[in-house]
Amino acid sequence: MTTRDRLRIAIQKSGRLSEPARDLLARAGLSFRESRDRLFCYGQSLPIDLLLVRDDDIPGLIADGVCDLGVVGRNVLREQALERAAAGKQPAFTELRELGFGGCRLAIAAPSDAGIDAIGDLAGRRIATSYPQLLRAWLQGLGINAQIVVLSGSVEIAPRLGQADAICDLVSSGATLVANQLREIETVLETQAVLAGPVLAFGDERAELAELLLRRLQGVLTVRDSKLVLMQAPRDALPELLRLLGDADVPTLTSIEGRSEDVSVQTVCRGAVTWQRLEDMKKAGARGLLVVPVERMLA
Ligand code: PRT
Ligand code: ZN
Repeated sequence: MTTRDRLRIAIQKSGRLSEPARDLLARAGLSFRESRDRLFCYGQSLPIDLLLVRDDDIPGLIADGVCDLGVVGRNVLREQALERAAAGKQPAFTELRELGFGGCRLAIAAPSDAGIDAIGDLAGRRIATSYPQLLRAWLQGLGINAQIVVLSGSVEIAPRLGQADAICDLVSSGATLVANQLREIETVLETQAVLAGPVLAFGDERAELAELLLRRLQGVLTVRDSKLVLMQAPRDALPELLRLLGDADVPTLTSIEGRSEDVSVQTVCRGAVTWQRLEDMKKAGARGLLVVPVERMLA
């Protein structure tokens, strides 16, 4: 492994993951000076640089040591890991943590009139996909024998073109499937953007930088869904309120001057504080409910 004192992160140059990846890194306190060709961004606030590439190149760049870390869909990372294994190569990259964006699923879908209603109906059929390794592993795990048709794009039109009986493709809202008269049958892989890194630990300054980045990402991702919840409530309503706040920290209770039967409640809630939840809390006796976004958090 080469020695370096700067960390290099590969992210998608343009596509679904590029904006959210840059946004996340900015929130973690990283800033960059853009280069003219916009392929390399020099890290200003920390010795962490960016390389802007196609998402499919990211695992290979980590494997070759050109980049230290990468932001890439789990679907791409796992597909390429299986590809390496099939070629008899050692594992070279791994998923370090989920990043909470770019969520979708790799799923099997088929035309409604194809007679494919359950997994078992896939036996002996042709399935078009850009993820042959993931599909093969999934089919093998289920003991299903099917033919895999590898396509690099526009997988959703394969059944109409007579190239396949079913498809295995990424789905988020499902609108593309509907538009192509396809019915979703089963999920092969739940995926989202992940931070990928090498299997072997860094043996130089990069180890500390990677640790710092992971620590900051942890802070940013925890804070994103956290809300400070403030309210007043009768003491005897507390058990029900705490039940409704099951994902909150242990609350701080403060007595209210001149109203011994009531308390003021303060807590940090980790999950979504929906209107429904607030209405349930109000019904349980809470008053003056306030939900405040959390800017930063250091445990
Ligand atoms: O140029 P480059 O190779 O870098 O980009 P790319 O075209 O290969 O990738 P890109 O930007 O399309 O996707 C990057 C990653 O985003 C994927 O590898 C997934 O991890 C993730 N992602 C999240 C998705 C989707 N959601 C998604 N909806 N990738 C693709 N789609 C497709 C889906 O297959 C369908 O065709 O978007 C279309 C709309 O989906 P529906 O279900 O909402 O209709
Ligand atoms: Zn790609």
